[in-house]
Amino acid sequence: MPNKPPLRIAMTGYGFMGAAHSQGWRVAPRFFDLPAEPEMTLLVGRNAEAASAAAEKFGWAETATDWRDAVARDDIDVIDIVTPGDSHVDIAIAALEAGKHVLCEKPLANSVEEARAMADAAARAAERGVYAMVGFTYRRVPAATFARDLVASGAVGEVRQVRAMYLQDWLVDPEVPLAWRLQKHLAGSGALGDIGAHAIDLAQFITGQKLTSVSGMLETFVKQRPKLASSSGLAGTASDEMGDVTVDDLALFTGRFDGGAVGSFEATRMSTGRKNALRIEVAGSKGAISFDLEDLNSLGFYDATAPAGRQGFTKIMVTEPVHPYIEAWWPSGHTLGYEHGFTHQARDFVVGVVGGTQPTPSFADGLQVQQVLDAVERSAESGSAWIPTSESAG
Ligand code: 4PW
Repeated sequence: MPNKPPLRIAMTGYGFMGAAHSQGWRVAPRFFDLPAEPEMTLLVGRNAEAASAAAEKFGWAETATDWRDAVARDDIDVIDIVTPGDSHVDIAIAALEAGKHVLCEKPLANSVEEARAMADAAARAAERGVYAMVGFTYRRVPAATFARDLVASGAVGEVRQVRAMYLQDWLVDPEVPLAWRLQKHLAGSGALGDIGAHAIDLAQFITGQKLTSVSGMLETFVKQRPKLASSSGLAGTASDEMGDVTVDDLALFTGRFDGGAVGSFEATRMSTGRKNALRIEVAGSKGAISFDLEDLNSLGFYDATAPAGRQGFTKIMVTEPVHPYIEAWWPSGHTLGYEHGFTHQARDFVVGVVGGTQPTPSFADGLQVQQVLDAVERSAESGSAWIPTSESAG
């Protein structure tokens, strides 16, 4: 694009989320009038050959094998972190202290302590005009933001109950190998952090309320899986050797919100038949909304104030110019959540960091979700006792 300053990006990692982020950086400038031109300058991966192949496939100009090289380069403005959670804290803090803006995949970290260190570094960096954002992309599916706007407008009245779930089934087959998402020292947790974090963030985003205490349980159904021979996408190819699964397959928990609502949450990657079913239902005193990522171009809305005999869950098609983000809507399949989410995320990140305003969700938002995840784990360890989500709650 002519006369636009570049925003030179280095992405660390190149797996399943690396593909999605690459799509976002590549497409955003073609659908939005951005204040700077994202340039896919550098892809970082420890395996030089695999990183080069990924850079070729996704459209990155150069490759490196050490993220420290990206952080040290003066011709890099942004570090985009899509590596497993165990690496987030070191990369993000080094990047922020080197004056690089940071986009980091969710969950923010593998512990509250790491998340707090990242949030503190981001707060210091923001004072220097350097910003950080965590990738809860589903906020930017138009129907999700529209749901948030409806609730904020009072359309459902007092929010009483939230029903949130994120159901996938790519781990039902016990032969799916032991990828990093199944190993606690790399991922921090299993379904709870990988996809439960999305359900927590989206439930809080749509209701405008934060979880203050939770009671939960965790379960691992498949205790051992074949070790990974080579990784690709979410899983990869299996070897002949077996290894222990060290994370949860299923997280179930209830929660209390600071605005008085009560919620039930479910996160599992073994819900047979559910492919990417992130669902949020909000029941209020005057109505209800129902969001389903597997039917993402619409939003269910129930108006309890409608005349008797004319009440019912209507299916609002969230595809019109009056709806959020639709200025760049384009026909797409059920993966719109991916394309929209990452393209809109890239747009909002660029607008924020170039315009000098904190893009959301911030690392402080990521820390708050990490506290919820930690509280669920502590509750599960204690036999499902109610646990406050704030660290300081003691
Ligand atoms: O990391 C997660 C993946 O396991 C993603 O955030 C969402 O869930 C989309 O794919 C899976």
